[in-house]
Amino acid sequence: MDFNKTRYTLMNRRRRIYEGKAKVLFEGPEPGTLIQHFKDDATAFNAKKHEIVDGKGVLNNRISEFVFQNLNDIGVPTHFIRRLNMREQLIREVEIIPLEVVVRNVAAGSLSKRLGIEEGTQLPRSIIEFYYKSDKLDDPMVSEEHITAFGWATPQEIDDIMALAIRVNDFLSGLFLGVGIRLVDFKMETGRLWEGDMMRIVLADEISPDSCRLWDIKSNDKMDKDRFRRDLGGLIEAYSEVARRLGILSENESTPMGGPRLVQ
Ligand code: AIR
Ligand code: ASP
Repeated sequence: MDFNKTRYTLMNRRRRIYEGKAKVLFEGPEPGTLIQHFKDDATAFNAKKHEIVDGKGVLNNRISEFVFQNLNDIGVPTHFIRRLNMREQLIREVEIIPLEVVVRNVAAGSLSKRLGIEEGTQLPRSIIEFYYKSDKLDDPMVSEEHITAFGWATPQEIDDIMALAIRVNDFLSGLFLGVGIRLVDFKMETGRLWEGDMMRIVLADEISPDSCRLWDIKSNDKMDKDRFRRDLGGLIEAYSEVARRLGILSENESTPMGGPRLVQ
């Protein structure tokens, strides 16, 4: 049996709900669920730069699973239900709030550029920023005034999103610090989860080296998508190292030509 062909056919028989730059959402097995599929596509600068990086989807699926499962376990609400296979996870269908929520602990990237603060400068406190999710507009930064005036979220929802962002940042900072990694900043998305008449704001999308800046504590080496954005090379090696430190990849496995080997 041609396994690849079978897999391809199965993938195409499912209803595709949404296709993004690095992920596809398919209809799930039950109402209210979806399947989130991680592709190997790497994009930056709003997809003006695009490459296929073999094995990236597999690693992000596992790293994001690890983060979301741990968050579920400590009572932080997320869309994650369980991982299905190497590239896919079962999630709850939520109404995505069209905001990219960025939390920063250390100056880097667009903050450094916009405000002229040297990359690597510790910020006086964690800073939360909102960007309007729109590829057409290049995800412009917006304030709470824009968010409420245009009805993207209510003032109460903004409060809930900020409280969620702080909990996720505290958890992630500690998780990564414990394995010798500095969480510089990250991007998260949120959604409305309806349970009867009740609605809750939950963490959605993914948390992976595609959506975080992760620097090695000792060397300050970048272990995230900046390796791709800045043409530093070694993206898969860096993502594998993050997975290995989190205990997802087994200790002595490296990932040369054969692609990442994952422990169960
Ligand atoms: N991010 C923002 N849009 C997409 C992503 N992945 C993440 C970056 C970085 C943080 O948000 O990966 O971790 C801040 O990005 P920037 O470019 O605003 O400095
Ligand atoms: N906005 C994302 C990034 O720069 C992806 C993209 O621009 O295509 O990481």
